[in-house]
Amino acid sequence: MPPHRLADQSAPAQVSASGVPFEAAAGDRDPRAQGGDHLTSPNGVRIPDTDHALKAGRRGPTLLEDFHLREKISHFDHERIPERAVHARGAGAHGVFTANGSAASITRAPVLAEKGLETPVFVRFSTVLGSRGSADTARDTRGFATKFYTKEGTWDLVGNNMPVFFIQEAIKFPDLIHAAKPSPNREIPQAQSAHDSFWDFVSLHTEATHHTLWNMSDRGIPRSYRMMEGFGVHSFRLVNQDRETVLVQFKWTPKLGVHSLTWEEAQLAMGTDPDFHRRDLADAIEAGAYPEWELGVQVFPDNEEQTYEGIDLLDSTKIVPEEMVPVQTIGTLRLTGNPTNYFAETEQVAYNTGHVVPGIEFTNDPLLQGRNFSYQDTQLTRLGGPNWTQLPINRPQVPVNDNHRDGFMQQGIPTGEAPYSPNTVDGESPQPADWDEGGYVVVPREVQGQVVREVAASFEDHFSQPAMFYASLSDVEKTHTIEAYTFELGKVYEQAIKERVLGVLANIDTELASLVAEGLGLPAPKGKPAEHLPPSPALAQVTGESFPLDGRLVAVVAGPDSDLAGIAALREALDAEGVQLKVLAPRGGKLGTGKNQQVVERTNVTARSIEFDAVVVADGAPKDGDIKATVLLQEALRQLKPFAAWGDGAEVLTTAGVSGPGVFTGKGVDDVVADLVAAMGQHRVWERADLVTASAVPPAV
Ligand code: HDE
Repeated sequence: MPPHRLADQSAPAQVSASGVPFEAAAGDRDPRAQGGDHLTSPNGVRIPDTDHALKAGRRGPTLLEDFHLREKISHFDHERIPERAVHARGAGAHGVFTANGSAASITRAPVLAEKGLETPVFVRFSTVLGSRGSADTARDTRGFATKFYTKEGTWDLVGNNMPVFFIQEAIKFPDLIHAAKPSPNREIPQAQSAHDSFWDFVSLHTEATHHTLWNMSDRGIPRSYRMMEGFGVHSFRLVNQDRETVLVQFKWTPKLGVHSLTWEEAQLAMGTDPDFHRRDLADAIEAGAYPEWELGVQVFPDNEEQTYEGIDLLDSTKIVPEEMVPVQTIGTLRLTGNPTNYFAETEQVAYNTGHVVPGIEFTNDPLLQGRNFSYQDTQLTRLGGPNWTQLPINRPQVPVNDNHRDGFMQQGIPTGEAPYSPNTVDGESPQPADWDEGGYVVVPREVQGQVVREVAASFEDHFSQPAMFYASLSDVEKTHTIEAYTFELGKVYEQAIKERVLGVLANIDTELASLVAEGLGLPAPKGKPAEHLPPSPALAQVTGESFPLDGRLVAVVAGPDSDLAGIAALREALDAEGVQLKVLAPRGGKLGTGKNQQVVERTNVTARSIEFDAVVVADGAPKDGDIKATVLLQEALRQLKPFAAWGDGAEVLTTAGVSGPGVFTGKGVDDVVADLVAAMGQHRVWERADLVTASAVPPAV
């Protein structure tokens, strides 16, 4: 008898050699998705102990043989990939885009044209300048990038929350970003434009004036990703079934309106909740307050000059006012799902402006042309090779047969022997597709001219559009813009840079230039504002219009003796408006006894004003003048938030010095709810704005 007798091979095996039942080991799960009931190694072997290394004796040396130890630490060592060179900090969400059919006459792309067609999307919002761990609320442009998984392939619309860009030519992008990123010696400041090199750049490149002005306006500090517009920035060419073309500019309009933080809120949030926007988006989606935007287009004839009424459609520092060419709605975006895994989805998602589908073509905008190179190129480093479209979040939801082979992290197992086209070896597959088969057939267009490093003469007009933008802002937005310039330039060391910026501002508006100069303690600059088109009301965001309140938060200041029935009634009333209520008390735990209990959702220690859109003081709230509660109330007052109080809650407001417009008091909850809701619909109590204007800003002239 041999010492190791083999099992009888004639009986069917029920278990693998390791004792693992085959069906459990194989399953129908994708092993890359990290399923299964047991801890395993990357090669799928079950691991008995992940807390102790294999050692020669309890107190002995660790053995190199411990493959689990080596793999666990080695994988961890390589967990990070390079962050995006720009737009490193972001938040993403899944959703659906539904076309309303009105674009059918201008494009053959079903994603935009086919009425009722639902296309899955993944949207990533971002700041531009900060590192991956930087604060959400820095003054900056916001990215608004949408990946449409269409039936014709993936289309990426990679836009921003502002309709213009700093530069006109892609070749200047590295210079712009080098100037705006932290300084190369000290690597400060993080995520800020308030430093010398940024202002040096934008004052030397006056084409940046328009975008810089948008950044200094309230658009630079959005209240929420859910409350931002989005813009494709460039003109795109749409092509219909008859091969007719138009030029369009894309715009996302949020259902909740366009709203911003106050500068104080933005600064507070950088310390107390750097994840402010990320949390807001995820919380809203989790609560079922699905953010929505309408996608609209401004449509222009595709004429030889590529201009509209003298406005150059190839110059990304210009807009066409909506009063001249209205935005026509062609569909709706609804974000309905949070990512399951931040890294796999939000970090690994990779957009490429060069990814378009039949019916959507490019224009000669030199910025867009350069981007079409940059996005593919950057993924090669960031995602480690040319197969980044195979990552789950980037995968097209249509068959891919591109004859591309091999490369780092090839995840497919391509079949066949002839990865070239045409071929006869693999049955002539794959075949090119013509127009009728949905091929991306470019509509022929004339190109002529000399080879030069020059731009059109119209690109030289750098001031008429910023002057129009400033003239279009509401008074309170103008004040904020003056404050923002005064703050940012106040952080600049070089006097010459400040003076140069003031010289630029003189081309926009005399009051703006002289008030900023006054705030800086410098003489008012000389100069004459540029002539401009009439103000465009669509560019102002404080207009008196009321917006839905979905996903807004209200703090209820309460204590052990508070009127819990009143709080319950308030919760019910606000819930009907999509508003969530958070009860705040000096200590954690519960208020009340028996059935009638209320969980304390925030304490005076964990709460801060920035989290809430309004503050209500309940009847029976503590009257001890707790300093933390008082700070919250006074901050909310400066942040122009509505207040309400019922019963003796009004005393708490009075003690904290809260009074004036937007403060509603009454005997019971019913007496204050309607006023509170109406005031929240305006986003802030703008009537109070003058009372809290920063002292750095001299009174308006
Ligand atoms: Fe980008 N931009 N960009 N950009 N951009 C990137 O691509 C670039 C520009 C925008 O959430 C990078 O994947 C050049 C305009 C967004 O993943 C990079 C130029 C607009 C995002 C790049 C521009 C944008 C990026 C870095 C000048 C608004 C984040 C990582 C021609 C219309 C997308 C990456 C996301 C990201 C290059 C100008 C928007 C380096 C060369 C104009 C929203 O490829």
